[in-house]
Amino acid sequence: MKQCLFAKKTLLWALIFSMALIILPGCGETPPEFLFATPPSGISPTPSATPEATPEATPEPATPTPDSGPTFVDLNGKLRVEGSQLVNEAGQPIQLKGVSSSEVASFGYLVTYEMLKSMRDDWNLNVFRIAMYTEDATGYVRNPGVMETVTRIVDLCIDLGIYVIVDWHILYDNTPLKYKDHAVEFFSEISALYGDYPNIIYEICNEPNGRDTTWEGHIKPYADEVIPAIRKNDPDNIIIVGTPTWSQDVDIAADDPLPYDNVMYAFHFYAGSHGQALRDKFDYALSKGLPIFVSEWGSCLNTGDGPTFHEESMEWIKFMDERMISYVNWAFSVKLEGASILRQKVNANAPLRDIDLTEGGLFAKYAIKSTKETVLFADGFETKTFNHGKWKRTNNSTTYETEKPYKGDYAASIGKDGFLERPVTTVPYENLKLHLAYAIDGGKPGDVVKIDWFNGTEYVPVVDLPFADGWTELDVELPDSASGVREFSVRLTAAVAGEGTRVLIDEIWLAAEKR
Ligand code: DCB
Repeated sequence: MKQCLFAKKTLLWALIFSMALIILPGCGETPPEFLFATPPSGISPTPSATPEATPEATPEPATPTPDSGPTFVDLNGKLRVEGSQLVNEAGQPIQLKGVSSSEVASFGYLVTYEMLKSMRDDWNLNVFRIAMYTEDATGYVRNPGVMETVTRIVDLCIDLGIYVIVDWHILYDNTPLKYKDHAVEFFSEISALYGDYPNIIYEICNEPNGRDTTWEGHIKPYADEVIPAIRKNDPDNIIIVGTPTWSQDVDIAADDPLPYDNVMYAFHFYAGSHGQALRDKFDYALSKGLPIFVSEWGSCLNTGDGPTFHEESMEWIKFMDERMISYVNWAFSVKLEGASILRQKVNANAPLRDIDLTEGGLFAKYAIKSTKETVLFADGFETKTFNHGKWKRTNNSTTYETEKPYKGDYAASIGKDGFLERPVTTVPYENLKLHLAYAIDGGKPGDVVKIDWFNGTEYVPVVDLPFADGWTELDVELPDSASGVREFSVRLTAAVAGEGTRVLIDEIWLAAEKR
């Protein structure tokens, strides 16, 4: 059985590779120039082939060697639904946690072996969702070549031993019936390719929406065609079905569920827009025994933009963790919007660091990782935009250092009496610890970097960092009173004598514990 799967996978790789050689230049995965990420010319970035994967007739891409030890999918095998709970092959309740791509034809280039491995090993991510748009210019209906990107990412997930959701991302098409025939074609192909792998999860209609789109009149009839098409090739892997009103009306599905095994129902929320009323709907559906999968959630607004809503998101995460609900964060993207996990400048072929992540990206990482420890913001100033990092600063005197950064290409540079200040709520957090690297360039003894924090009314001093002309990296603990403060901010001020003296700051982050 395993042998057979392996042969199939190898063949597929050879096929994808030879096609990719022809298609790559125009496949829509080329990143904007300002990004470090390179297009997936090698497809599989780690060229360490397993012995079996290198037969004589080469130019086959190397299959990345997984680190020793069984992967998450090795350990859990085929998933199924029991009652309302997702369980593993042994029948134990299981919770999948991960992230979703953004529109995959445009942002799929970010989804590399290195990125997925980094999230698997450092974040404990065990599922990745591929959001393949349907009606969009880059979507499957007009751009069926997007299939290349989808299969490339599915193969990476299989190699890394994580689960993968293939999402038919309807949105402005409102009703899934509009492109039902395309969907049947697409899912027949995907299930024929991957139906034998335990990794694959099908999500057949992201977010049905619009007043005229109903469960009974549109989604059920659609599911009644797409699910049997998948089941022809794949008798038992999980299928997620979207629910009305952007996958919020799980109550309606609970009153009238589908008659198939191993089907789950999508529930989506955005913490800045959705709260208790939706949690009540959720609990109603669970009380009816409906299996629910949160295949999309955001810590921002339902527009995909806006700030990170820490308190509201924390409440949702607790709610889902208590109920062993699986969840997938929106979105693994560099787009300049609140939902994006990644900063605009990221090297997609190096391990992910916290300074590569936005505030929302950090929230998502530490929710998935399920540690008490978390990071509220982190910055290496590599995007060279203080606004992107939500910094407040003295406009004229706080700039960038390009000559002597501590790490990377840039550091922040604060002139005499200037400041750099970062607001972030500390309401659901405690044990705050500020990490930073600093140097006082062209200064002299007596010059200091003042650190203080805002309690909603006034600034409270913490410490004066002494003169140091070389880089010094350190942690500064903030007092307990800095925890639980809605209007909190932390501020660094250059208290230096010389007009030409610069305080340099790099690799700064605020670590905390979840309350
Ligand atoms: C969903 C969609 C997803 C959308 C996010 C945030 O839409 F599944 O595609 O993503 O939630 O709105 C945003 C992205 C953009 C993307 C764009 C499509 O962040 O980068 O390319 O939309 O134009 C929802 C979810 C909920 C609601 C509305 C939408 N709601 N919506 O509750 O009203 O209109 O897209």
